[in-house]
Amino acid sequence: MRSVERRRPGTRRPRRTPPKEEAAVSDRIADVWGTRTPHARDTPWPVRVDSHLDADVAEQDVDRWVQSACVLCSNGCGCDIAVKDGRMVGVRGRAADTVNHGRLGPKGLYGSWQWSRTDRLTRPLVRDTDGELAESDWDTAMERIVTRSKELLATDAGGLSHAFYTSGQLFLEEYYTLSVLGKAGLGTPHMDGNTRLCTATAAAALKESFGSDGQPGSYSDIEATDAVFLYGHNMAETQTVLWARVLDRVHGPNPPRVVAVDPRTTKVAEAARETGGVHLAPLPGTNQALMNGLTREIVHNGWLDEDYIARHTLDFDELRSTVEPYTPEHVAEICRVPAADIRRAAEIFGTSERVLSTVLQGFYQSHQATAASCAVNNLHLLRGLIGRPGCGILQMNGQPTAQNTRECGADGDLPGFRNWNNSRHVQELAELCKVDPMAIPHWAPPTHAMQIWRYCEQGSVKLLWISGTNPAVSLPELPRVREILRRENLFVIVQDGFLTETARFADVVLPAAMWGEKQGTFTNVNRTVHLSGKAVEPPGEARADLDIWLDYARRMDFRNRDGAPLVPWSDAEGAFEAWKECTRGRLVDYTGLSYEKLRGGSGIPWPVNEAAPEGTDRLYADAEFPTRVDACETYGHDLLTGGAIDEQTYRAKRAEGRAFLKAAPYVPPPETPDESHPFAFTSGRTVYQFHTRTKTGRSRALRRAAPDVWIELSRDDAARLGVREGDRVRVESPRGAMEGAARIGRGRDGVVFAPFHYGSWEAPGTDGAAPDGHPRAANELTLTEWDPVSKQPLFKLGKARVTKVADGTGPSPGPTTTASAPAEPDGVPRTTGGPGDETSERMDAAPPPRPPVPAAQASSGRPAPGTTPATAPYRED
Ligand SMILES: Nc1nc2c(c(=O)[nH]1)N[C@H]1C(S)=C(S)[C@@H](COP(=O)(O)OP(=O)(O)OC[C@H]3O[C@@H](n4cnc5c(=O)[nH]c(N)nc54)[C@H](O)[C@@H]3O)O[C@H]1N2
Ligand SMILES: Nc1nc2c(c(=O)[nH]1)N[C@H]1C(S)=C(S)[C@@H](COP(=O)(O)OP(=O)(O)OC[C@H]3O[C@@H](n4cnc5c(=O)[nH]c(N)nc54)[C@H](O)[C@@H]3O)O[C@H]1N2
Ligand code: SF4
Ligand SMILES: [Mo]
Repeated sequence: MRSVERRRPGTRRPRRTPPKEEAAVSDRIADVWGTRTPHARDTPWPVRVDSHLDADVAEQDVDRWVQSACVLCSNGCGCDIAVKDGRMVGVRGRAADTVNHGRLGPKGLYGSWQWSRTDRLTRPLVRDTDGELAESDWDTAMERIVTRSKELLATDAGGLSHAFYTSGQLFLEEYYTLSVLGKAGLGTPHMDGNTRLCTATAAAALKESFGSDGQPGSYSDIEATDAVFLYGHNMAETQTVLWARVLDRVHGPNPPRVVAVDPRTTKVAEAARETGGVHLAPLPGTNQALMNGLTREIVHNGWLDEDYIARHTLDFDELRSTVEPYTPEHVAEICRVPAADIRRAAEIFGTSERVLSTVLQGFYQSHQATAASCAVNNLHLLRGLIGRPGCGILQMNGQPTAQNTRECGADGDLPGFRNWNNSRHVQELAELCKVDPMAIPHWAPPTHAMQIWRYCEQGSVKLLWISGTNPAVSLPELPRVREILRRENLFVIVQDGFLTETARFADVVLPAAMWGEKQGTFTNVNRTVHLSGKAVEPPGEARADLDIWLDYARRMDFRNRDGAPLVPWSDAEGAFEAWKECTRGRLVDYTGLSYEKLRGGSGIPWPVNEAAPEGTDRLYADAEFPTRVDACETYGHDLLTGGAIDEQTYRAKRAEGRAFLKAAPYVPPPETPDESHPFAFTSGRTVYQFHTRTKTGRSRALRRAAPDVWIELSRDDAARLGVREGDRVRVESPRGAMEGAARIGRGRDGVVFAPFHYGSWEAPGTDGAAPDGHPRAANELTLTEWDPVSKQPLFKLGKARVTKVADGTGPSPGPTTTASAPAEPDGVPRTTGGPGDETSERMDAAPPPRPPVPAAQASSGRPAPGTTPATAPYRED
């Protein structure tokens, strides 16, 4: 094996670590990741407890602390909610939690409760005879829904007239209840989440490679790894606490190298440079070419674990021949990245003892999403880097509870990672619900969200129930979405805590209780389950989503085959107990968990059962994958066309617990820049805002930090267009336009980037415009196209033209602390917090939490066959 030069991250010096127990005060708007706590490989990640309280509340004034976890991203940081006088007044990270060891990021600190006392929905709203939304009461609103529902069920279309578009932000108990009433009660296959826009590709890639959804890796792999590859993942802004965990290795002895695959110069890309790794900045829409190039290099250089490939994988020859044409030079031409960088990245992957990979929207929301994400799985399989410390794959989630949407089948799957195409799996569900198997729709795959919206457009779906998502800002091609929501013959129900852009189109608006106002569980990226307590009463008459759906099931009088209520539980814990039964014997096994067990201490990663009573840190230590015909969640697809593989063909492959090396050639994206629209348009996030800002936009600190949209251009592109920092520019695609102040940024030429957070709730009735009237929602521009396997829309792709509208009056509002930093910092004020935004960081003497053992070791007590034992096993006590 060739060795690669290791360079200490030179340019940046770690900040002083305060002595234990000393609380430092910091501005976590300016200092996003907080104080470094550097440490060496195979040593525990130190504890640092972050907390923030309302300015007028001191820690000793807090009446009580209620255990929870943050719901502002998929990281799932354990926290306690501070309650005073019946109100939420602050949060504190949980030192004992395996996820965050006490830390919280800016959204958690400044955005988790601040919204709770603002303009919340407190009563149901019903559209009156004048067409206006008017305040109403629960009986009237629910009866309006139930009457319409019953009318539609009595037509020939039956349950097919109903569709549900839900969330990745509700609780497990809510999804499971919705899933049961939708599938076994109404018999509709039209149920999906905004998770389709988010992590459908994570699920698809895991299913295609390993047979089932379920995260193989663990966050604790960061402590043990030698190289971190981030594919289309701006972790520094989107899972800030996980990034702090990486930084603490990067600033310690024997740091891992970082490799970033992203067209923008994110903080991740900067870390790649500083650690002697590589920043690959492919043109949007070329990820699969790049992955084929990396794979070819790994194969050609013999960086392979041939024994692992032979024993635990299928289809190596097909993969090898598919990637053969992708020489570094050929790939360099397609992706416009230097061939030497491709070689170097492959060498780091091929020669590091342990590699951790993470994948997110730069891959999932782009062209050939599932193929490119499976290619990451392939690289790990080729080197046998899976199922042991430091060798994780994190096919990331984005939303805090997206994992549960998928597990519970509220997203276009069947509950418990069951295969809709396996009659025994359907039979199991029918038994659990005590209904006839034919009551559960399984004649075709469950309908994905993009198709649900198409059915609404065509008119076959006549009742659309939207919960916990704001599609009038977040779906692609907003002019089309608004037209659908306005349709006369579509009855729209919106269940939310706020009168969102979407709620304004509804026939009935149901006021929902949100985080801290209801009890339930949820599961983060690395399978860790947290219990979130009810800290305060919901405002006015707002109700938990669970209670709303239980009420609907009661009013509809859904019954099982014995004539008893179909949904027999009446509270969150009852739903959780029912869910446990649904998971018995599945990979996603919750049977060893209970609310009681989740109280105190740390969140616990599934599977939790008799074999692993304290949970499971990482999967597949025994290299036994759930690909057997009777276990798998899917029979798989052709990655290029999305064509489904049938049971016979799958059976003939005799996977028998081996993983699939799935291959696909690169094909060009459906839309590429041309003369009239010369730019590639892509969109994403800033650290300070969450999605459509219903929570973060109501936090003073976060609103100040990122108040309005900006449009990022490279320095050379801006010069060509005659655009200076802060000038107003217009970006147009064949579908629509947005305007904003230009940020002369550090991205690659030919690419224009805009955050997608900014809709129009501050300016009702303006269809995607800002209070001053300019259109500013990125999704005015995006296209209605999706990946053939995961059906995830291609938000990161499309062509656009950029024109200058007016001279600016000052710098753009793009934050200066992260990827949106200006190329020329002079004259642009730094993004900082204001008075009252101080946060406390306490270096705690408490020992760091200890992760559970991997599955195979939990059951057999020995390392998995065919894997190299770690030289220094990671211990946290
Ligand atoms: N602050 C904050 N954090 C969040 C969220 C939030 O709204 N705000 N949302 C949460 C959710 S639901 C999600 S899904 C995650 C998303 O987390 P990320 O995926 O990290 O976030 P994005 O900014 O959408 O996209 C990541 C990167 O993809 C890059 N990219 C664009 N096009 C391409 C391409 O063609 N190829 C490659 N390789 N990269 C490309 C962009 O430049 C961007 O930096 O964040 C979660 N965390
Ligand atoms: N152009 C572009 N578009 C994108 C993306 C992109 O990168 N670029 N990313 C996509 C991704 S990954 C995602 S995840 C989506 C996110 O898109 P959305 O899901 O539309 O965004 P949110 O603003 O998080 O909407 C969640 C809604 O749920 C409400 N809510 C919060 N908690 C509760 C609760 O407990 N109960 C109920 N009933 N409601 C609640 C909030 O008030 C909010 O209105 O956007 C997608 N759209
Ligand atoms: S990293 Fe995610 S889960 Fe943790 S505090 Fe930040 S937003 Fe919340
Ligand atoms: Mo997402």
